[in-house]
Amino acid sequence: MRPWWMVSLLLCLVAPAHGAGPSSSLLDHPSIKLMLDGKPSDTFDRQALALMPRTTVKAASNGEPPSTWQGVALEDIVRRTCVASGDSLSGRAIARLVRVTAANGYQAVFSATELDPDFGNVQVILADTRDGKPLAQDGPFRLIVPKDKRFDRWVSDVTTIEVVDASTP
Ligand SMILES: Nc1nc2c(c(=O)[nH]1)N[C@H]1C(S)=C(S)[C@@H](COP(=O)(O)O)O[C@H]1N2
Ligand SMILES: [Mo]
Repeated sequence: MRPWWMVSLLLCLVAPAHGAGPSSSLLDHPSIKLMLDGKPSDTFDRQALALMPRTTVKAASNGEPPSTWQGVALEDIVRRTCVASGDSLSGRAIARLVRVTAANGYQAVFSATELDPDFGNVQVILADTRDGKPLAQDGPFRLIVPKDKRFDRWVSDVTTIEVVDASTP
């Protein structure tokens, strides 16, 4: 039998590395939590994203040569959660925000109308591959916002997507 200290050493070695967020651990299963008006409504893992309509875009991250990013339109994920198919956003739904949070707490927001094809139609992709491979330290899931002039909303290591009603009475 192995001495207890060898067992604890082994456990330390398989435990998540320092600084790695929960989504980057070797032991767990990376997934994105979807929240609607403060309540959990769905989760998406790599497999779920693979089954959705896929989009490919060539875009350069901050000071890098262009990469080919593939993933799912953020709009598709949001729509699946809270918009009946075929419907246009109207009424209070046009006061919604989409808040995207990373493992390190970094956050960015989009307006629901900015993403909607009947309004701003801005392309935002939740990417899970870069040049045909899973993302590296910026993954497993990252937002790509090709038309933004700056890269602040290219949120790395996305863990949560929230649809928030930002209307006031
Ligand atoms: N999770 C997370 N994502 C982030 C940031 C961050 O601090 N944390 N910084 C943003 C900013 S300000 C920039 S410029 C780009 C940098 O992208 P790069 O790592 O590909 O250069 O990532 C964006 N995504
Ligand atoms: Mo930045």
